[in-house]
Amino acid sequence: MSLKILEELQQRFTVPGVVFNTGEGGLKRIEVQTPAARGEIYLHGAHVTGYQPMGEQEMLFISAKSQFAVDKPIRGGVPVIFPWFGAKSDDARAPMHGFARLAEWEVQSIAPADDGGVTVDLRFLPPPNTSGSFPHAFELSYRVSFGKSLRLSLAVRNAGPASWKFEEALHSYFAVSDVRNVVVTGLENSQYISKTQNMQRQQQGDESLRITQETDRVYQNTTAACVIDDPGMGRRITISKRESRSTVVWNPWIDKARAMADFGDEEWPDMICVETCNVGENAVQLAGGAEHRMEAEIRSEKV
Ligand code: TA6
Repeated sequence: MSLKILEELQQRFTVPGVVFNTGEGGLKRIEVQTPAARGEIYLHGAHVTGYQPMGEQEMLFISAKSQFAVDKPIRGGVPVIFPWFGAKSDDARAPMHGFARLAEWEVQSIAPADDGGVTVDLRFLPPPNTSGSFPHAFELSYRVSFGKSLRLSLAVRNAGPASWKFEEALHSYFAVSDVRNVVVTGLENSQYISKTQNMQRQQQGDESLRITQETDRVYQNTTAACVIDDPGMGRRITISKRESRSTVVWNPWIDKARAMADFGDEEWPDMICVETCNVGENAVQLAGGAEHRMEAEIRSEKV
């Protein structure tokens, strides 16, 4: 069944360098190989699991312990978080970080991109079983462009008459040489909620951010681009964004890494999440019929 679907998709979307195949766990995957970059995305959660610009190293972290199952989120890459971030405040049984990353998305189009890469457009319409946890009519459109940079564009459309509020995140996991040796800039003098300090509101000074312990910071009211300086990998990753007013920085460190079944005990030095979001006080109020588009552009340069 799945093979036939893959063959049909391959016929519908015939673009040089684009292959539909079966990935981990038998999940449908699109692999992209062009002169600009290599990339991969699962239809499950529209989950980008790989991006490597030509001549550069892989930029995204994927846990070796990640599950690849229709009812589980993939650990790593770029999870698409919607319509709530973290636990759902009024329903402890609702899935962490919403349901968009657990659903199978549809491919709408695939085309060569202007920078020698490939652009993939996906769509997610609400399946019937989510009306309980989020009783609103919506449509998600997600454009992923694997080129000289990784460009991500998530559009949320309110398909009903009434206004409602949502949270969203492109929860990007970046591969680093050793999280203890990287420096994150761009968040100086910003306010954040520290999830490791009882959700206390803190103010970062004009110093850059270094990771020396479990770090889980929800920065609010910041539109700044962030930079991950990684001398160990000889590269600098820049995460620029549009229509995003929150940034989350996360590293589980030792104990949290051990507590996660789908994350290797020894993997915590290999990654850092710098997430492009609208969460907390930056949640988006969307009028009936309106659309909101959040974008991130991720690029690497040798240093
Ligand atoms: O973005 C950081 C965070 O909210 C952390 O608190 C941690 O829970 C992480 O997301 C991963 O969440 P997940 O549901 O994917 O295990």
